[in-house]
Amino acid sequence: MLYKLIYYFHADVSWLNVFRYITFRTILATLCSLVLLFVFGNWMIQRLRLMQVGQHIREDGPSSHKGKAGTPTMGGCLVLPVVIASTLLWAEISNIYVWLLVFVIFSFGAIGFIDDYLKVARKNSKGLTARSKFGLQVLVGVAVGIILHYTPGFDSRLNVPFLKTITPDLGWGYVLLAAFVIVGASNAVNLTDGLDGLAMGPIVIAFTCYLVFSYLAGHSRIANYLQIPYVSGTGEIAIICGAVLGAGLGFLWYNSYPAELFMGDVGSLPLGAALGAIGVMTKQEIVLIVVGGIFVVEALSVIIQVTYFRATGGKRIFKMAPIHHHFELLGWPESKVTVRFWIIAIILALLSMSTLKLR
Ligand code: 57M
Repeated sequence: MLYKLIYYFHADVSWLNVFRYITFRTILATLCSLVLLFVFGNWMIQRLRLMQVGQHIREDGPSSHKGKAGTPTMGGCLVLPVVIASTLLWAEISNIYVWLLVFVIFSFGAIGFIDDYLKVARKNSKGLTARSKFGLQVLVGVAVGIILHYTPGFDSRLNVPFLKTITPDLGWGYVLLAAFVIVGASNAVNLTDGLDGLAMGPIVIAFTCYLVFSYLAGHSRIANYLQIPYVSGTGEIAIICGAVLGAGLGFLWYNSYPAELFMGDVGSLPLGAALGAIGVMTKQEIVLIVVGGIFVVEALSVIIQVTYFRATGGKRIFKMAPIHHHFELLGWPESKVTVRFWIIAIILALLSMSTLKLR
């Protein structure tokens, strides 16, 4: 919005032409988010403390987590408005992908908010039931898939990294794939969010990767040169990725060990869902398995542990799932687990970038 207003005067003031460029507006969105997060960060933490929006800690968790009781949670209530504000200020607001992503962030944020609110406001409440949470997520995921199916210029072919000639057309099956990726990413990020900085670090890294992917996918000449799918209009997604990058770095300032603020489901569910949706929109959904490898491994550790636990009547493969708890119980200090997971996330991001050239 602001960009449109400024750009309006470019005929009189020639240097305002620079606002036309996605790269420039991405940098502005990143800085804007970062500044907003710092301006409102401490205020938010004080408000949450005053309102007694503190984290309840499960009895069966690692004992080191007992000291975290009462840490202000629902930090997503700050991150999401900052991301949406920066996006609407600097992105092209007539772009369908921008609005779809705002819709994903808003609706998954609402699901997370209700879940957190019930847990905080009602003593002993476990929030939304798993079934209703999952049902709502699938509903939004399918809706996004259907809208994409009818979006001009968006096709239902699957892009397989390294195999440029294999592009199976999934037809309506693409709607199911989109829903699966969005809901899966949302829950995987949520499961990862169990140590200080553990989820936001890889979120920042993954969104930086997709900042590059979306810029390239939306640029016909570069996309053709790299032989990646060209999806007209997806360049504007880079601005949203920049907004998440800035807000994410600002949030990490407060969420790094020892955390002064947790993001809550209101933060983890929408950021994960947005990552999945961006993977689908840029036609880089398979690469998401590598970019978001940390989230995939965390989710797999839960699936394996729960399946084995049920099949054997109570035996475990990991000391505790999700897998970050396993390493904690092996005696690794919390911040060591977090930083090592960040290192792995950076390596995976670099690997995923290599798929751009190796096709
Ligand atoms: C939510 N939430 C954190 C915070 C954060 C099926 C089952 C495996 C599900 C899983 C689960 O519920 N996971 C999703 C994980 C919680 O953090 C809050 O939740 C938000 C994210 N949704 O923003 O508001 C706790 O995580 C810690 N934390 C930090 N720093 C942060 O920056 O230290 C979070 C953010 C916080 C804080 O302690 O209270 C969570 O872990 O609950 N369940 C589990 O993860 C549980 N696993 C389990 O039961 N495993 C079993 C198998 C058989 C299912 C097993 O392996 O034996 C564990 N969770 C906890 N304790 N807390 C087990 C023990």
